[in-house]
Amino acid sequence: AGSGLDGLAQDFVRFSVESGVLRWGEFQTKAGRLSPYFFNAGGFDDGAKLGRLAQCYAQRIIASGIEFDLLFGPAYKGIPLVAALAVELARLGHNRPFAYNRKEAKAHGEGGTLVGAPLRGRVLIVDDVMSAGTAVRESIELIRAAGATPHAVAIALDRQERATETGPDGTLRDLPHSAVQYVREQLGLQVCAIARLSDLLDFLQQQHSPEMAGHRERVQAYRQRYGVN
Ligand code: OMP
Repeated sequence: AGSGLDGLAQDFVRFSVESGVLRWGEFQTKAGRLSPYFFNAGGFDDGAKLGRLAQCYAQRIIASGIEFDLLFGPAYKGIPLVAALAVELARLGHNRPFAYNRKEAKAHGEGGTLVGAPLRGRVLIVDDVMSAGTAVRESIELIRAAGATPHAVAIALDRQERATETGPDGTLRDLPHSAVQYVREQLGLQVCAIARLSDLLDFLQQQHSPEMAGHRERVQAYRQRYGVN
């Protein structure tokens, strides 16, 4: 950040826009914020796009030097991500077991909510987006409950916005730090993201249409209100 553009992040933002994954408009986020952009990883919806997405994750993970024993993809969106990433990592010489959960426990058959390799060792959580941090907290609890160690998180997009917590009255309130900062600093997990909100703004800055300038202004205003740094 600050000194020049991040090539992988810029390629990834462009790829996401071209795939219709990254959209501009008005969207309600899970934390109830009205966002001028939304990243829908479900739009990486053919083999070529999913393969390219997996390459981006793998590149970031390998470059970050994160060590891990198992990959975990939280239901539902993390499931194709973790499977595609496991294939790509194996192709690059980093074969690892992987697992995922189902949202509803099965009472018959193999039972339980976990599928795939047994959860053990240092677990790398693979998810799509981190905003306020609710999704990742659920994964961390699940991994701990299974007796393994949540060790790191790989995401496609870090929205770099303020984390929330549930207050005594049951409503969500904003915290001063981002979800990624919280997971790194308070929980001690490593986090790597293919791209961040700042990369998205760098991308918009490179575009010269009035329409894109409008998006940039709205994204900047959103960052003023909900962002960190
Ligand atoms: P948090 O749980 O607040 O960190 O939000 C992360 C989740 O929100 C993701 O796993 C998605 O389900 C969803 N989300 C997106 O997929 N893309 C976005 O751009 C924004 C969100 C969101 O609702 O914040």
